[in-house]
Amino acid sequence: MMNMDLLARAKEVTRHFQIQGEAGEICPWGSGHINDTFLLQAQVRYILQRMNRSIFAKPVDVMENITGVTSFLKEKIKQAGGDELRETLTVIFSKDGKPFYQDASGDYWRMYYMIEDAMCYDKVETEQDFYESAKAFGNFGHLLSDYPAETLHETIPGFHDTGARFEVFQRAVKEDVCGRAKEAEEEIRFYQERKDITGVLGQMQAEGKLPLRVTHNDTKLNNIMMDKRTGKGICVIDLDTVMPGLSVHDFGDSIRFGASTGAEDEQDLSKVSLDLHLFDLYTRGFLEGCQGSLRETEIAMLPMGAKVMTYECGLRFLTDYLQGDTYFKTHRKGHNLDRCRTQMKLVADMEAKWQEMQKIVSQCQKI
Ligand code: ADP
Ligand code: GN1
Ligand code: MG
Repeated sequence: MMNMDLLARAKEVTRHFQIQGEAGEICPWGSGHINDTFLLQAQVRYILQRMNRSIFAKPVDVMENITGVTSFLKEKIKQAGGDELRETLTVIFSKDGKPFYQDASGDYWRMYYMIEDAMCYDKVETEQDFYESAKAFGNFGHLLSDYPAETLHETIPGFHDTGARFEVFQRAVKEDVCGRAKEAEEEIRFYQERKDITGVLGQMQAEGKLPLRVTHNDTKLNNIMMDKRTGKGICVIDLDTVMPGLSVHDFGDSIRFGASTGAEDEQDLSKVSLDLHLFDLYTRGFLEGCQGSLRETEIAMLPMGAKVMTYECGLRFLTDYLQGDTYFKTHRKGHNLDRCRTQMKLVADMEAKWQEMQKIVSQCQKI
């Protein structure tokens, strides 16, 4: 639940941005786990966000990345004859000319145009949507393939360093600050038994087999807007974690979220499994969107990307549960533990379907 005080503060903050017309109604919006998001009605509609201060230690760097990446994308969109106001985010500047506003309590707020006539899904409703989202995420990486990566700040250091995440998890188990480890013995064991997986992609990167690219790093389905009229993935949003990373991470995170037959926080685990048909569709769409920019090894490692990202995300949910739910927004008791369990179920299902996943990818590679 959003507290009223925060809503009142959001309303107050709007007058510091260069908006068109008078600020009108404002309400909480979306279902992200990280920032506080509001929809503002003025002459046009805006998205206002209070950036998560404990997660993004350097919000100015985050906004520098986002203004850099969106300006770059706008040029490419214009060259292709597209609509630069709809096909990427537009940062609305504050009245003192900054891409954010810092309030008296030290919180950072930012504003974008709302992407209109578009939908954002928390689960796959039609196969076509999922396929289109894959193309759009693939294309996002492709469009950024010549972005000057060295100018990007690492907004969350080691974001997909699964090995480092494992170490944090082990510490959380040991410290057990909330006394919850005894309720999660099976879950803890599951992650510990699979420790080997944590080093696989990092090792390949170190050996030069997987190149560092500019990636999104948080490619779940509700981080893309789908055009209501054309059904295409029109705009990739949530650019907080655009950083140098691995293409297989971007692929994998979408699979973890979208190719599951159940919601990320489903409590009935019998509903959770990897849908191989959706896996196949996403693989085709993603490769199409990448337009030949992936190396053979990257393509061969797509199933591993899916497994590692599912493992890592579940590990993060479990760590947060053990640490007292301080990172992800939770809406019920045990929410993070429920989320961790769905990811475990998916990892186990991927292990069972490993050969089929590999076969699908190698067939797509031939197309
Ligand atoms: P979080 O990091 O908390 O996930 P997001 O930036 O993803 O924050 O925003 C949360 C939700 O708000 C999105 O899933 C989407 O529904 C909505 N949203 C964010 N930006 C826009 C936008 N520019 N236009 C329309 N909807 C948006
Ligand atoms: C968070 O911001 P949001 O809700 O799109 C998280 C992702 C996780 C995801 C799990 C910055 O994504 O890494 O995969 O939750 N984002 C951050 O649903 O930590
Ligand atoms: Mg999001």
